[in-house]
Amino acid sequence: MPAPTNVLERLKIAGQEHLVRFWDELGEAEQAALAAQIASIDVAALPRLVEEYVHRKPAFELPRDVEPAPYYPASGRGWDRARFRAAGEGMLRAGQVAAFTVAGGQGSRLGFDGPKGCYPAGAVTGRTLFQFFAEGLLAAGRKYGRPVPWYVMTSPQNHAATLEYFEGNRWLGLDREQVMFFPQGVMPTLDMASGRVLLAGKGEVATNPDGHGGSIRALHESGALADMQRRGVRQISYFQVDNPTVRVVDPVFLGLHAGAADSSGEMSSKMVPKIAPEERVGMFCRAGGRVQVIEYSDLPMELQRQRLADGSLRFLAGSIAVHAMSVEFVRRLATDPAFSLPYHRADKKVPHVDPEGLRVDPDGPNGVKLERFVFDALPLCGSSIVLETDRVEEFAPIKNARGPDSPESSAGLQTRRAARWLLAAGAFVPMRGPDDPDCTIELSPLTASEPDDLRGRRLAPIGPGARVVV
Ligand code: UD2
Repeated sequence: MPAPTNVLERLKIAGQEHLVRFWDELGEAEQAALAAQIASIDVAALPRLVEEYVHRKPAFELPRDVEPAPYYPASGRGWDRARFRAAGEGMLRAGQVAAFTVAGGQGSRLGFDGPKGCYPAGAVTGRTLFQFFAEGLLAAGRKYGRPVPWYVMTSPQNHAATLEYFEGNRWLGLDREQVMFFPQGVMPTLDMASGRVLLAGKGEVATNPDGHGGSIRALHESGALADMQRRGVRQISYFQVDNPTVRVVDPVFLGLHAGAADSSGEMSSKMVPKIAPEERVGMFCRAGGRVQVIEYSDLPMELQRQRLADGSLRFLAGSIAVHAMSVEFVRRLATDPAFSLPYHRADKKVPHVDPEGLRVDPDGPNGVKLERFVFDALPLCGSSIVLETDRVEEFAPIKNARGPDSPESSAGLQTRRAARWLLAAGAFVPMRGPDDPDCTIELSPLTASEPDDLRGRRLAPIGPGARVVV
């Protein structure tokens, strides 16, 4: 039996009829699964995407008037931190804030087999990334007297495993009703040479998660936004799954985002000063009066090297991928039929089945993955603000198996942060030099989510070289 005519016709128009090449060899259930997978793909959009992103690589056009985005300095100079903090705390007490983690990525660089949130990130006990976030939310719930609802975006590849982890670990101490999961969308993975969709198996289309930018539509389509509205949530605290020291809900940032005169309260961001021009992070820039993130690969190196009179980098503001977004902003975008974020192309090694039905495990990149980035929504805001923060305080990501942004560098940053907080609270911490503790410390967010939480606590002295959990 050939493939059903309606499926075949749709594929033919888009030049993708090879997807049913092995139809006759599939069992009934496999045929049904393949037909369903094909039905979920916007096949009609493929010819344009292939032309634009596979046959041609879209060139990035640097806006002529590009300049660094202004930001609120971490020092608090020129703005009233206490006032915005009080406003953010009010939002948390009123139950108007939800946390949102994008956890759909494939985490291939780390080489960890499983949802990245289950990675043992704690410097001493290997507390998982999800556990850090759950404890941060529990602590916020206790402090502000209202549980903070938590939405976790998974991907079809890791959804079941993520749920299993939470179920197996009693929802990490949270109330079951407090945590919601939904899978993001996927895109078909394309063959770099021909633009044809790759087959992962004879009855399976190769797909990749559609990028964290897919979260805008997924929040709406999954019912998460409606759920937020039912709960009275107005603002979303957005963060990535890879950073154990993230402030899951930061009252200062939320208050500033919702209340600053130059913020439309739609989407705001946190930044850390780049360490060096070569550091590979997106940078907050402004063009045409709008804030946007420009990837390090797109901003010319001579601009990234420019320095101000005081020696600091002119394009200083590196994105740590922490945002605040209003429910209303996400709803407006997601329900606008004309809304679309641009795609970004990544060339990857993609195992697949060739036209003869043989498995191919390529040595070099052969596939094109198309992804959307959430920060491309920034220019769609009325006005968007950026808040500076300190790297040691809030950014210890785990992305690579070793080197920068690795478990080791993260453990070092976790320790430095804990040492600063403990020293400020009067505890004894052995130091090799300033900001250089001679020990390893894992700090539970339940003990402290910010330095003040340690005030007045009895803190045991730490011995040189010790590994401790506080
Ligand atoms: C991101 C930023 C980079 C910098 C850095 C800070 C991009 C393209 N770059 O780099 O500028 O801010 O973070 O840490 O974002 N994810 C999904 N679904 C997807 C793809 C990703 O949920 O389809 C999640 C993923 O689980 C992770 C986050 O998005 O939590 C970041 O993904 P990444 O590893 O692609 O981005 P990265 O770390 O290279």
